[in-house]
Amino acid sequence: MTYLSSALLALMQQDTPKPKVPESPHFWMPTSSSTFAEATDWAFDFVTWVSAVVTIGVVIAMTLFCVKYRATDRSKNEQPTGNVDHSNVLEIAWSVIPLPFVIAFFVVGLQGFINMRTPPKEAYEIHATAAKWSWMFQYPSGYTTNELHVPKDRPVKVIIEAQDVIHAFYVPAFRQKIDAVPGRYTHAWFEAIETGEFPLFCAEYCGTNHSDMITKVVVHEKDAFEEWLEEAERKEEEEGLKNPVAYGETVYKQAGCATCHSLDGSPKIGPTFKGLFGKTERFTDGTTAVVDENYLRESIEDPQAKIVDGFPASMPTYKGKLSNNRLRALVEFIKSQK
Ligand code: HEC
Ligand SMILES: [Cu+2]
Repeated sequence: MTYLSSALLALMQQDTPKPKVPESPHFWMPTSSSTFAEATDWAFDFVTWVSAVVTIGVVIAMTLFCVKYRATDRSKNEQPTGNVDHSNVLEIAWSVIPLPFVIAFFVVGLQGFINMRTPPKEAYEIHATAAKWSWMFQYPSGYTTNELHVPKDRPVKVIIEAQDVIHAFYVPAFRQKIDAVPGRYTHAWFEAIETGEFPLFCAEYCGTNHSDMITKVVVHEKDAFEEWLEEAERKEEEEGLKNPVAYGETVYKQAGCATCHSLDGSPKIGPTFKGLFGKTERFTDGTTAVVDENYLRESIEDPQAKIVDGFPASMPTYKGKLSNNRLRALVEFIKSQK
C-alpha cells in the first residue's frame, strides 16, 4: 500500500526527486520510525485481535443458534415449552472472563499515554505554529522552516500553538498526535529512530484548505542535523542579502502566504499580489491608501489594522514570526509582482 501511494506520488511530481520515504514492513501500519511505534502497535494489535476473536465467536454462536433453534413447525413454535431463565453461571462467566482483558487494555493504554505525554527534560525544543493552512517550525536559534527537521536518536519536544482555529499535529510514522489550540500551548514529543522523510498532517478539520495542510518531518543523523541547521541559517542570511526578490519568493511559499495570495491576478482567500504595489487600496472602513513599503510591512505584521474591502479579516499576524531579513525580502518580492 505504501509502495502504491509513493509510486502514485512519484508519477504526480515527476520533476521533483522522489523523497526517500522508508517502506513500511507492516500491512496496515505506517513505518515504525519512533520509539513509540513498537508499544503503540502492540497495543493496537492486542485490542484488534482480542476483538476479532470475540466477534468471530459471537457470529459463529449466533449462526449455530439460528440453525439449531429455527422454527420447524409453526404450531409447535407458538406454544413455548421450555422456560428461558436466569443463569448465574453464564452471568458470572461473561463478566469475569473479559475482566482481565479489559484491565490489560487499560494498563497498556495508560502506560503508553503517560509515556507519550511526558517529554524527557533534556529534549530538544522546537516551536510549531499552525495557521490556516500551513505549519511553521522555529528552532532554538530563531530560524524557521515549514518542514520539521529533527535529529535522529534524540528526544524532541515540539511546543505547539495555533493562530486561528484548532489544528492537530499528526505524524503517523511516529505514532504521535496532539491538538493545536488557539490561546494555549500543547506539546508532543518523540524520538525518531530512523532517518528519512515522513508526512506530517493537520488532523483536525480547519476550513477550506485543511487537506492541503500537509508537510513533512525530515530526520537527520545527529551530527548532520546541527550541520544542516548551521548551513540553512548561513544560506538564508546570504541569499536574503544577495537576492531579496528570489528569497522573498521562497519565504512566500515557506511561510504559507501562497495558500491565500496568488501571483496571477486571481483572488484567493486574500487579494492577489499581482500589480499590488503602487495601487490605491480601499478598506472596509471607507478609507483608502496607496500601497507602499510601509503598508506592505504593516499588512504582514498587523493585518487587522486595515482590512481590504471585499475580503475577510482572516489573515494571521506574522509579527515576531519572520526575521527582519525575511520581512524585507517579502516586501521586495511583492513589489516585483507587476
Ligand atoms: C489565511 C489566509 C492568509 C494567509 C496565510 C496570508 N494572508 Fe495576507 N491577507 C489575507 C486576507 C484575507 C487579506 C485581506 C484582508 C486584510 O487586509 O487583512 C490579506 C491581505 C494582505 C495584504 C494586503 C493586500 C492588499 O490588497 O492590500 C498583504 C500585503 C498580505 N496579505 C501579505 C501576506 C503575506 C506576505 C503573507 C505570508 C507571510 C500572507 N499575507 C499570508 C489572507 C492571508
Ligand atoms: Cu489545520
